[in-house]
Amino acid sequence: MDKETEPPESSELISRRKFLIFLGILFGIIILGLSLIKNAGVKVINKFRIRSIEQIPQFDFAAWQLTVEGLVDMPFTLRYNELLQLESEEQVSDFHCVEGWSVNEVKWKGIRLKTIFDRAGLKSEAAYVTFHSGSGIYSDSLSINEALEQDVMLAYMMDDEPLPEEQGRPLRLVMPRMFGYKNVKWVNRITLTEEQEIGYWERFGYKIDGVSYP
Ligand SMILES: Nc1nc2c(c(=O)[nH]1)N[C@H]1C(S)=C(S)[C@@H](COP(=O)(O)O)O[C@H]1N2
Ligand SMILES: [Mo]
Repeated sequence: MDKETEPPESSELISRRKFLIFLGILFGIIILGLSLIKNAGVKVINKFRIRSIEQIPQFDFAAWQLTVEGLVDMPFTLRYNELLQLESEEQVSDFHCVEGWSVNEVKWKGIRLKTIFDRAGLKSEAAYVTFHSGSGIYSDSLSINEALEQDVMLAYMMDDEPLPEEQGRPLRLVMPRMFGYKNVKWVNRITLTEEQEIGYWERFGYKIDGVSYP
């Protein structure tokens, strides 16, 4: 046998295999590390990544109130136990954040906007509705027609449990057709307006229609 066709030394083979295994492990560690960095500090509840620009507003069962005001004939406030007595509905809908993550088939229970609007009596000039977080910092708005679309509700239950505090306890807007930022958490004030009010994230470039990309 001449030198060219001689099989490689077996020790050389092993070291090449070891090297490949080493490379595989190294890449594995790098990818794991990158995904840990990307998800660091992201809290996940009910498969939702918790997204809040503000501190969780305190929920005091006895003191909490929902206020409905603006261009309505009969502004009103409701306590939490009165809210639970309003006609309620359940739905299962998907949730999409503009960042690209989704949660499929979330079960919600809550109140349709029609129930709120009927009780308040909308003035003829009322064309938009703004949902305010109890923090006073976050809000977003819909047209009346959007608010009356099917699958839109003010939810107080999620997957058969009261809303977790990180996810809006006691009340959040659910608007499945639009991105997450329209789904205001900790809603405690609803105002009816003639012009559409710009929501929190819309001041930073997200679209007021809740469906198109910046
Ligand atoms: N009050 C309030 N509501 C909010 C937000 C917020 O920062 N504050 N973030 C919005 C965004 S961008 C998303 S994606 C969803 C996230 O809901 P989650 O925290 O239950 O996952 O809440 C929306 N509602
Ligand atoms: Mo979001």
